[in-house]
Amino acid sequence: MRKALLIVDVQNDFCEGGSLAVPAASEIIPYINELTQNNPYDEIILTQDFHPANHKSFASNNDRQVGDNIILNGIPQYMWPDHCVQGTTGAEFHPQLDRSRVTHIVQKGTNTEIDSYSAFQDNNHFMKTGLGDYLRSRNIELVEIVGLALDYCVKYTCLDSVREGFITCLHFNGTRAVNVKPENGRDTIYELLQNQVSVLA
Ligand code: VGL
Ligand code: ZN
Repeated sequence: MRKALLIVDVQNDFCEGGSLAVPAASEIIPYINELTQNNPYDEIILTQDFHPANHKSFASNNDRQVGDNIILNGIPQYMWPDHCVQGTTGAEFHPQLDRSRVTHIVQKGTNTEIDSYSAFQDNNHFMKTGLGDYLRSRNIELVEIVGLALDYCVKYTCLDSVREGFITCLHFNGTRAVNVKPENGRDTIYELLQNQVSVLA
């Protein structure tokens, strides 16, 4: 069976010291490096949250506070701090991530008007990123997922991977949640299990 490893948003802004830091994020990097170094994946794919500076998911671009919710083009949008702005260090991949075996990179969140948590499509289900077609063109059947953040981009990427027809597994030790309270991402794990995502521990 041909398999891909999908490494979601392991970027400086989501790691310790970044503008949208996920607690203990960098702990997953040695785990991910070990996976890529010791498994014969047919594809190793990085996703990169890659926003223009005027992106509408930023509180600063809507005269809002971080943590507010607004309606953006008809759907709810959480107000984030500025993060992963194109051309900044925060948008770059974490320097400790071993990228030597990476075969493909998917950028998302590039349209100012709409956020994109999933690596497959935007939150309005309006535009596909092309990742599903890319994986099918490489005859990938199984997708293993790691990265940040479990409760946002990893979750929606896992759910869409199932919808796109791939056997989908999440590595529990290769992800961390941005909201560690109240349940440290456990509700997300249950939701994934209910939706045909296997969780490897
Ligand atoms: C993410 C919030 C905003 C993520 C991206 O990668 O989980 N979260 N943009
Ligand atoms: Zn973002």
